[in-house]
Amino acid sequence: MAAMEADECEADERVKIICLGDSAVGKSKLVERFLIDGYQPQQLSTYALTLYKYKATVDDKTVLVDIWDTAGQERFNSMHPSYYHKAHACVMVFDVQRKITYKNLASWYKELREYRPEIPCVIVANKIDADYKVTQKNFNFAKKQGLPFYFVSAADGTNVVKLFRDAIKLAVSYKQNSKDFMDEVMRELENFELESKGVSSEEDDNSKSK
Ligand SMILES: Nc1nc2c(ncn2[C@@H]2O[C@H](COP(=O)(O)OP(=O)(O)O)[C@@H](O)[C@H]2O)c(=O)[nH]1
Ligand SMILES: [Mg+2]
Repeated sequence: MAAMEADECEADERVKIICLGDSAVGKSKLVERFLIDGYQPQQLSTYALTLYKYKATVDDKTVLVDIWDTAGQERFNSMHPSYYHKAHACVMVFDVQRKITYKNLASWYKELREYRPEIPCVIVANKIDADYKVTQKNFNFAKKQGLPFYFVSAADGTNVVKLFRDAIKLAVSYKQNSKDFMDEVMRELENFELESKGVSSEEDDNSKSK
């Protein structure tokens, strides 16, 4: 995967991924961490959002990924319908240090489903670097909804690359009308949990800088 140039027409596929979650949970930090090697945020202030473009390779195909990040509107606990429009996957984030941001997942999820009843959504527990013991805790929202769940840290990079790679693949497989990859991710994460109760960051060692 590489940073994107101005060759959009060469892409085989194009997907839109949206970030959701309360203010200050680390949404922007996560996207920036993922795109650390060359992202070009485009501030679209009229729409209160930041758009990041990224070129990924999925199954030998070039995929243009538009990552949409909120820019303040999430403070009102709701996003404009255009934010959801034609999204192919959602990265929903909470802060393990602030319980209220976990509780609010329910209302974010409800709003997401009003606009996009079917798209893949992953649940992200951010800021585990603040206290790694939180990875022993149960956050059952994802399990209850049947969604993939990731313990991550935008600060030290743990699981960030894995999370976005999975989200991109989920978006592509959704766009191509396939549920296969969702099953694969769920199976893989189940085993992942069994094998290593706790945090594993082997997938994204290369993104660690601290
Ligand atoms: N300790 C810690 N702080 C983080 C992490 N991610 C974000 N932050 C901090 O949380 C605050 C909000 O981050 P930001 O990305 O702006 O949140 P957003 O409002 O959801 O986009 C900032 O001060 C970040 O430095 C993390 O993984 N660990
Ligand atoms: Mg932000």
